[in-house]
Amino acid sequence: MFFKTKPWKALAVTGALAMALTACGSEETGSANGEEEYSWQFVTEETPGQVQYEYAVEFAELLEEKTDGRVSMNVRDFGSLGSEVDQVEQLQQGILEFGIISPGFTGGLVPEGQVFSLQFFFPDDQEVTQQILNESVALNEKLAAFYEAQNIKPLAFMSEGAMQWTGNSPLRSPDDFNGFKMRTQESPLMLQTYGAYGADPQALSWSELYTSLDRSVVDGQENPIFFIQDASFHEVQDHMTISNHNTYVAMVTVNNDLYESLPEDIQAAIHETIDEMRPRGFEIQQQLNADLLDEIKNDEANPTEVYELTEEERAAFREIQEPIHQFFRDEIVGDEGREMFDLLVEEIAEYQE
Ligand code: 6CS
Repeated sequence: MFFKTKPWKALAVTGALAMALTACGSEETGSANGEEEYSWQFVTEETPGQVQYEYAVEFAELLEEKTDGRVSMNVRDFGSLGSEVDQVEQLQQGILEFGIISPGFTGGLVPEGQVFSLQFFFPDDQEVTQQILNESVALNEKLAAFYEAQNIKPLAFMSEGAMQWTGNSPLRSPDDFNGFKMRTQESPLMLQTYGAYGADPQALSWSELYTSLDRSVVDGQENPIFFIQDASFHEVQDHMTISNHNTYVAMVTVNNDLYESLPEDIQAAIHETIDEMRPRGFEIQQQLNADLLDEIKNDEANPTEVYELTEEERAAFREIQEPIHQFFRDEIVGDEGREMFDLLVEEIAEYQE
């Protein structure tokens, strides 16, 4: 394995926003040859050994190299700058320049981004889904414009792997979710997707999730395998269901005002870095998800029953979720959002052929 997995550590976020305001800030400094130099903060929602953080470290190195050191980036892990939603706000305000954010934490800000909360919507094949994320006009132009209107520019959409369920009871049929206290991210539509199974969903930051599972404040959660293991959720959950009910998508973003103010050569270096990092991001998640599934299975001190749904069992969940795809199109978004959705549906069909 190319980097060491770290055990979950308690995240102290109290008072973090105040610290963030003193610790961060964009800097532009002149250089000896008269070219502008930049010092940027790159925030992630994850910690060392996890996909977003490892991606950001490699991204920062590559961009620094491509700009001959005119850009320097300080990669920040999750925990010291507040919750995921706090980080989004700091990115919007330009307190932070770059960030990897999960659309699940922007459901109130950009309702169209909730397309990533739809279960059984993107193809099960992770490589096909990543190709759609890389090339889709609906996502990279139309959805990106909704975020840009909020001063956040998505530069890339990346899969962190297929999502699975964990619970303190087995989750094999929609009925198993009846009254189940399901943790979700801060997205109204995500709450609805679990409400459709009869669950009692609750939005929480992941900084509170281990303790909330341990104390049965919530009964279960969804995440890619690497995150379940690295955040040690399996230690406080008896069951894991390989459901592949969705893909965990994160966005690599930059503050839009900052981006617009940059000279063309720096913008070009950013895009080259994004393109070169695409296969690398995919590889990081693939390796972590494979390795850490074995760690969960082999963890004798914390036994977790791992159950893979059959296609027939998945179909029972899909049947309940499909009307929500239409609900998103008809009720959640406006005309431009509908155009985005219709185009995305067409694109997905083309890639699946
Ligand atoms: O469940 C969450 O909220 C977290 N999951 C992942 C895979 N990344 C960061 C996010 O906050």
